[in-house]
Amino acid sequence: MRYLSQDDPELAGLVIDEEKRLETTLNLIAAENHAPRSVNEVLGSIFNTKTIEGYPGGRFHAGCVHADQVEDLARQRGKKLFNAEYINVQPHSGTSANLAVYFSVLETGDRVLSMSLPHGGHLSHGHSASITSRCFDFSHYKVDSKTERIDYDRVRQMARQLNPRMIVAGASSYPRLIDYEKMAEIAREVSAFFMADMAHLAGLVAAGAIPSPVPFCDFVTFTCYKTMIGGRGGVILCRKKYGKKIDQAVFPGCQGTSAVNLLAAKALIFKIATREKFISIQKKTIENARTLAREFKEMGYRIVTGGTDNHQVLLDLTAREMSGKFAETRLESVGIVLNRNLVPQDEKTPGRVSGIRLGTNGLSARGMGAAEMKRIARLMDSAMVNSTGKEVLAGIREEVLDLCRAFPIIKQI
Ligand code: DSN
Repeated sequence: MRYLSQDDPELAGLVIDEEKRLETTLNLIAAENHAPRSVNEVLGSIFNTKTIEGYPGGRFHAGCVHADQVEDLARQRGKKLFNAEYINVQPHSGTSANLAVYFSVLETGDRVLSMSLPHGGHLSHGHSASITSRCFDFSHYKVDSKTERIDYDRVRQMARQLNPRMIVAGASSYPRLIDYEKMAEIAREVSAFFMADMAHLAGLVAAGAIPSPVPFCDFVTFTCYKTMIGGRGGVILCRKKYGKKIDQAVFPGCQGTSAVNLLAAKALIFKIATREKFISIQKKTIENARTLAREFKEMGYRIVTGGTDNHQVLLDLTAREMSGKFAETRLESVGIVLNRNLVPQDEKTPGRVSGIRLGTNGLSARGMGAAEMKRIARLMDSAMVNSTGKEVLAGIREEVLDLCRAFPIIKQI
């Protein structure tokens, strides 16, 4: 910060403010985490300055001796961690990774079957607002209206009717496990490629806390900053026979130069992910999500799917006559940070966002456990429902600060 403070004190101030914000709030954003200090260090390292195109041993610029070693480290470690046949670590983001997979084996206009966004899917799975929907012909499966879980019979039926070239499994807000084996079977039946987007789940999978999609998929994509805990950008795992196509689709197909600092952070987090501490955080993340879900259930909240098997809890606030936006804003005012989220029923009332998505990954990386989850659930309830009075909200904010002080962000896992 010494140089930044000299060059741009205003920006340096914002960095300090952001550190303070994180230290003094409880982060339940399922798509974030508290990166280890070493990861932030390598992200801000001299590798930021290197321009690379191509792959180790076949670059288009000189001076890649160390960049090549970094990328090779990331590739070796990532492949081993996820037991994958092939890996590409260059995608700038999860969406870039998904785009590269689509363009590696599909022709524009090809049919793809993926999960609907209000039912848990992701923008890059062919949502109308995403460029993916303009390049390929996406159809979407939904969750069952009663169980709110994927209806695999319906997916099979749609696959038989539509004959897609690719089937995508994976979600950004789906608190249950996905049966990758069954999805792969459906894809095989209709001769479709099968891709899983495990962006939210990668850390849980790396730790063996939930089953891996890798053995069942042609392609698996993920990002490193959610349950994976640290580093930016996307990764593609695939069967060896698609490796060349994937490499070409990433560079030069979808991207130019890759960011070596991001590659280095990926190499690092893949090493950290083999440590006992990382593994225990991932297990704790799931336990904590279950505790949080149970606590809210006891207080009469409706939990989408009735519970959770991963790091997410999705609360449907419809019966509480409260919008997701209201809850998000109210909770942020007391230092509890999360995001409003569509729930499956919202599809029937366009524009409505009735839920909030709670992720326990950040709190678990901070060292919190069951007692804290129970306390946080009660604090959230008080803030959302019972208390509009300023004094009560100020009391909740104090309790949040107590928790934050008791669990400082440990950046060195
Ligand atoms: N996909 C977005 C989310 O789940 O919030 C960002 O990573």
